[in-house]
Amino acid sequence: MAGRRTNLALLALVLLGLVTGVLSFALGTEAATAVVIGHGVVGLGIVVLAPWKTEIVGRSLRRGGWRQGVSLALSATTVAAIATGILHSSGTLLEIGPLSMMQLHVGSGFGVAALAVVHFVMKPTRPRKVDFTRRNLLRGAAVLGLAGVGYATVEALYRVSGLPGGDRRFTGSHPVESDQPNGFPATQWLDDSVQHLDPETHRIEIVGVSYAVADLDIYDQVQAVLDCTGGWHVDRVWTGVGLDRMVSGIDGASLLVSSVTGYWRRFPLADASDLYLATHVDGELLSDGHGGPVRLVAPGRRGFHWVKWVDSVVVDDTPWWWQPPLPLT
Ligand code: HEM
Ligand code: HEM
Ligand SMILES: Nc1nc2c(c(=O)[nH]1)N[C@H]1C(S)=C(S)[C@@H](COP(=O)(O)O)O[C@H]1N2
Ligand SMILES: [Mo]
Repeated sequence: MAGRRTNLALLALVLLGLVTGVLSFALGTEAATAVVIGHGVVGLGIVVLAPWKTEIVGRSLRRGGWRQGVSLALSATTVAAIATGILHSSGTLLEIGPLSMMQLHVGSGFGVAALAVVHFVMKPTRPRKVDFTRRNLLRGAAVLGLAGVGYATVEALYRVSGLPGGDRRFTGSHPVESDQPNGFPATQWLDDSVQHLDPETHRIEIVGVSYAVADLDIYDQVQAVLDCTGGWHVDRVWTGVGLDRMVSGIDGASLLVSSVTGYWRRFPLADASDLYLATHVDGELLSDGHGGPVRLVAPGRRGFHWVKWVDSVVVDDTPWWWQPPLPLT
């Protein structure tokens, strides 16, 4: 039955959209490229199925009933997720009032997944063995192929039309234009607030030893991109001290980097050579908003790992992955 097929394909696409969306959001290395493209293709795959789904909806709506409220909310949320996704990626509209387009997109994306589960439970369509025929698999491949062509067309349009979307990084983030070293958004994850710490008196405890900020001005330098899940990135030279100097000879599994606010992230100890405690950005002292007097710089990791206002670094035997995948504060 054609309706079954369409509904099952939608189920697969919504679940894939959720998984690839969360991964696009969290990954920072170039390995993310395929996931981010895959996410766009999955989103457009839902658009490709719309004509068939519209037919099912038309038949069903004639029957009426209050339960259809959930289905209509799901439809509206799906349209919102696709629209906010495209508005964000094209860069045509990046804010609505106090909310960024990416925040609206993540919100509507989770909404789609939650409502689709309720909708599925109310109208169960269980996959059966007979659904996995060669013919149906080819149909699935055709839907994804069409969505892929759609994705390539959209990307080409961004480029030729000169839309900001043409300059996106492989994570989907837009570049921030500014010649001021500290001239980029100061961003808190959930509920932290900007701290003002006195650089003369602030102390940082690193594996049991207390340091002054000046002790960290070793002038180790690294050029790295700060790429916020909010959908922007900035390329800067960060100066301070490489963490490997501070923890050499210490045994353990992971490094716990904490802020005076209680915000923290863990990293494999083996990655210490690619983590820095920075005091300067492009030769200027870090401003309060950017974590001054000292923040973590974690090249290849998304912004939420770049702990600001650092006051302690601990090495212990806890595995680095023993932490919420995304911070909770
Ligand atoms: C983006 C995803 C989806 C949207 C926007 C959507 C929307 C709708 C709407 C508006 C209706 C008509 C109103 C109603 O009967 O309540 C409907 C009906 C239905 N949907 Fe979905 N749906 C989606 C995904 C799914 C999935 C994943 C399944 C199951 C695997 C499914 C199964 C059904 C069934 C069985 C009906 C009733 C068909 C009938 O009564 O003939 N839908 N859907
Ligand atoms: C099932 C629900 C979702 C749908 C239908 C959807 C759809 C889309 C679409 C159509 C785009 C634009 C793609 C492009 O033009 O390149 C997009 C981009 C994006 N979405 Fe989603 N999305 C969903 C859920 C999520 C979730 C839950 C997250 C994160 C937690 C997320 C993160 C992103 C990111 C980071 C981008 C930017 C990628 C880029 O610019 O290429 N999405 N999404
Ligand atoms: N202490 C603390 N550090 C933090 C955050 C926070 O909320 N609290 N936000 C993180 C996030 S989500 C990002 S993107 C970067 C933003 O750095 P910026 O404010 O210098 O742009 O800091 C990270 N470090
Ligand atoms: Mo961020």
